[in-house]
Amino acid sequence: MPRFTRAVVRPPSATFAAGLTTAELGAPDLGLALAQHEAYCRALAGLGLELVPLPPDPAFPDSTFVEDTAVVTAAGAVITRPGAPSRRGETAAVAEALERLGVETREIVEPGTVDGGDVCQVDGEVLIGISERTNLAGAAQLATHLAGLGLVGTMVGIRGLTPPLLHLKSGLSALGDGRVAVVPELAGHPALGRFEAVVVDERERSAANCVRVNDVVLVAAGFPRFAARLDRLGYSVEALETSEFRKMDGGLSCLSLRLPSVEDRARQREFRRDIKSKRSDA
Ligand code: CIR
Repeated sequence: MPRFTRAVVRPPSATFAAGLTTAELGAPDLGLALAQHEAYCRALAGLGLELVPLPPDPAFPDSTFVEDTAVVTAAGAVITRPGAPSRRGETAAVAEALERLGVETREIVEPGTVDGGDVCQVDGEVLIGISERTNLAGAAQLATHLAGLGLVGTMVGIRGLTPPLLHLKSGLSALGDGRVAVVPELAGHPALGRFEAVVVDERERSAANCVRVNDVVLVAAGFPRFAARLDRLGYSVEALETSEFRKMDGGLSCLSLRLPSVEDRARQREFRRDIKSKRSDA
């Protein structure tokens, strides 16, 4: 796993409750959402990440879910074109912030759509979910950008699952060490064959959206079976409340864009240079 040293975050704005949702869990409480967001930021800071906060933007109720606006790798970032038209304007501020941080960016263009929540980087491979938000054209563009960055993208179809998954990462997370956490219906997916699957209990489906940050796995609070399982596997686990974000179909991973360390970025640049020179020798 890369070491993360910075994270772009964006607190929910006054219009948070007007965002997209299918969850039927009731309206979120903004005060509580802000407190949960603060606790999330404190957890990232406690793991050594410098926070890069963007100002809340009431014009975009879903803009706290920054993960959907970009795919950040050690070699550079791809600014997405979110599948939901109401979210397309969220990317400009994130692209600007990444460029200010010295991250090289490229972008997904029409007719492609990609939500960052559909993109899972796991042990050197990038899994790209084809969902109701990420279409084939977007996934193909992303795979081409990734190839230019020296990375391999693999498509994972998740349309039409029962119960449905909004994003690939709603049901799958990279744990590192060759392992992924998955909801039961993704357990036998052919694209995941090379990973050891830690299958979450049917009663704890939302636990599959967790985030490995450096030496710790951040998990949503309230899923004791999953937390105990990770503990038995030897992971350090930190549980965070996410109730208000779940009401808006969000989870832990979508609340930040995590940036790999300068060393990871240098390693990846060197790897890319190597690939290029091998290609030109061939
Ligand atoms: C949406 O429907 O786009 C937002 N309400 C939730 C996005 C959650 N993002 C994620 O899981 N990566």
